Amino acid sequence: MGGGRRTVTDPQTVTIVAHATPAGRAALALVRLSGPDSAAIAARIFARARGAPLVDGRPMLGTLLDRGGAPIDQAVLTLHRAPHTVTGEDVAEITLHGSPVIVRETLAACVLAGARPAAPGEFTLRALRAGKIDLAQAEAVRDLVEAATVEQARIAARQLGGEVSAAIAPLAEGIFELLADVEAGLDFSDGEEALALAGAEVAGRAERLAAQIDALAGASEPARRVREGARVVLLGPTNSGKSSIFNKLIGYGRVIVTPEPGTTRDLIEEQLVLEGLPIVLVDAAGVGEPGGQAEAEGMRRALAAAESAHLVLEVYDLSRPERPVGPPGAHRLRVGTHADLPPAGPPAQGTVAVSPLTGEGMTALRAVIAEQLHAPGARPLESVALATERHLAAALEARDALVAAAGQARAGEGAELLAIDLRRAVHALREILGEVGPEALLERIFARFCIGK
Ligand SMILES: Nc1nc2c(ncn2[C@@H]2O[C@H](COP(=O)(O)OP(=O)(O)O)[C@@H](O)[C@H]2O)c(=O)[nH]1
Ligand SMILES: [Mg+2]
Repeated sequence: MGGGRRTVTDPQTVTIVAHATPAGRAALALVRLSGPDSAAIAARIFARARGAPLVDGRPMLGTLLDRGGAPIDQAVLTLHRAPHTVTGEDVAEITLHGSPVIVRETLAACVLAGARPAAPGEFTLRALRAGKIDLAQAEAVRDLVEAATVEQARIAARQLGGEVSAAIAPLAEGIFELLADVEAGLDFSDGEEALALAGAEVAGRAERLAAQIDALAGASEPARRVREGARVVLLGPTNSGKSSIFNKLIGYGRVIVTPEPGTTRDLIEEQLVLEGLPIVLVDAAGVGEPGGQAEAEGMRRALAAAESAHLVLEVYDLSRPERPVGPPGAHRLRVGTHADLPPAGPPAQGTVAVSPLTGEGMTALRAVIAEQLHAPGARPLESVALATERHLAAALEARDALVAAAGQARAGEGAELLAIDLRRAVHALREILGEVGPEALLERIFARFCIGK
């Protein structure tokens, strides 16, 4: 990593400080310093009883001093020495009483003593730079902090434990070996390309690696669903009660409900948690005869959303004669509304009858949705390696590059072309771990951290 990678970071000289606990009043707060001057700065703002010296690695009780050197709190200071710390640098942790005034004063005193306020995620970024964690683990820190359900926290914890690199590293290694074998065939002296290996063997190895990536992507699907949330789309004729179900499931009148057809046109998304599973619920325009351009576009979007959904709720009105046509599908659930009114005929096979108006059947509907979505996730979380969209996208790029390389090899192309594709594949996988990649990527990821992490 070059010197000019990120302007806010200069691990050799700058000591950063931040508040690691939330703003506001609490029993305790934590202020953390990282960098070469951590101990010196801490010594300036922290006095031990009877002038006892500061010792490393042991919590010490003492007096916290403000900018003018006057006591403002009784606090605990712990000094950790590089390199065996979270950031790989000297770290000082000050546990003080959780008063916003004292915290602010302590931060100011640290800055006056030579520290710089940390940028968002800068502690984690320093840990990454020091090789303490890889990028997937850094992201896991953020996910752990942001987890909204226990299941999401479990996935982040596994990612933090290094499961991503454990799964990705051998694949990257396999591609690298193939690349080395291919490049061994490059004759640099006269620029002539010849493959040391048979094209079919190279293609076979590339295809096996591509298949392994696909398998990993499949095995990570349950984790991805828990992390990103399952998409559930309400689909059905206009006025069937889709928006009424939507509002009832999320618990408040988010979308407009009227007796007029064509009220909903845009896709409307809200998040909810059903039995620990985060869900993105999508309300959409009614499908049928469009009344105008906006409705026609709404229908197109509704069908596209249903296409990519984990579960489609096929909504229809039990009090009207129309019934859903076609067989019920694996990712489709029929929901009959207006259960409070006399039915116009027998329900379609597999229907859950509800009335969002009276609330009838809504508890059963929640249970059936959760059951349907949990079914694929019911297999235990096999892998969390490609649980995030970023990891998945990079892995699929590697897969595509391998498939391309295999195609080239079978077509009898020379080593030079194959090497380009194989290098692209290695690069994509190493990007997941942050070993390579543009600075912009790191900045984008770390911009989403909170200060103090
Ligand atoms: N009686 C009764 N009316 C309902 C029920 N569900 C929806 N409605 C009414 O049917 C009309 C259309 O509902 P809406 O949710 O906007 O349907 P959408 O066009 O599919 O989104 C509104 O006037 C709702 O109040 C139900 O279960 N029973
Ligand atoms: Mg609607």
